[in-house]
Amino acid sequence: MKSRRAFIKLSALASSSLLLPLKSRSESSPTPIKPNEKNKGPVVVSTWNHGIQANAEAWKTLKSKGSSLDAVEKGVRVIESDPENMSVGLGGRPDRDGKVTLDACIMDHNNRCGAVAFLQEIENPISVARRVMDETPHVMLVGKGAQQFALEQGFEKKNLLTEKARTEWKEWLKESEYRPIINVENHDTIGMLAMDGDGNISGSCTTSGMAYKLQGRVGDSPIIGAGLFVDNEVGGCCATGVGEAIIRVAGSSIVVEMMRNGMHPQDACDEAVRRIMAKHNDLENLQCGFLALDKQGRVGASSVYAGFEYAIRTENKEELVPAEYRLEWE
Ligand code: SD4
Repeated sequence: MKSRRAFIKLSALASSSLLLPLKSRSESSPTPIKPNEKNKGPVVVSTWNHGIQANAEAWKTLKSKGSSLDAVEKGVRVIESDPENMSVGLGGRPDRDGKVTLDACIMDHNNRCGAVAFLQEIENPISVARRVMDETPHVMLVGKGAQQFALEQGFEKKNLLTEKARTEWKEWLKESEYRPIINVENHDTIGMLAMDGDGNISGSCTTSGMAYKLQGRVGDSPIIGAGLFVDNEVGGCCATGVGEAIIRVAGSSIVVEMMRNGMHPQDACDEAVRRIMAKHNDLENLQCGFLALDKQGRVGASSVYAGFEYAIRTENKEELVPAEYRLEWE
């Protein structure tokens, strides 16, 4: 398999610290909007192929001159409410005790942000995160407190464990010795970044987290600066993959900071991936990816492992784009 072969080479290179130079982005950018081309209007990007559907929803808001904040909330809600999607909201894979626990955060162009973590039985954690931002003096609520707040705000309790997820979990229990797994295939978390017609950038990120995690485990997705970061002067970044590795490098915030210092979003994402790789010897299951959007509407995405892709929607484009690997290997 190509991805496997590529990985083995990547792994060998990383462990021997023989990191190859990155390709020049001006020659080989995967970015559908060319570097230095001014963005001509609203744009929305989001992680993985379900991003196409989420972007379509976000686009309705952007097209009707709505705010990027409303767009990123409405866009990812569609995926949260999709029972077929097994790593976000309803239908998400449970923790090892069979509980679906959700993490989400949202950030707008005024540096306002809200987050929830370890939230149970509420289908749309992104909207609870938005209420935390809009209605409280806090940034993050977790667990029972987050649920209580959601109920006070009029959200309804719902069983989020679908029959399909329950059956898979039962199978896992038989074979797992009750040990959480890290699996490169288990990545579908949605992160979204949008710039509206006024040039304002907002972002959102939502997940059911790592499948069969320990009860109470929280990943990067609800952590401002790790799973998501926006600075409207510069741009935004969201992350997907093994949250522990992303948190350790304050992933999304360093990407935005590198863009502030003049890097193209692609180079900034590459560098964040490089940092993660340099700090891990065992890369076997370490899928981590970053997606970034800057004020010019330039986009970059990079991942440790093959297969990461993002969806982009503009007035003229609706595409799924493969992200580049961190390294060249041939
Ligand atoms: C987490 N980052 O909980 C999430 C999982 C993920 O694609 O992104 N999967 O660690």
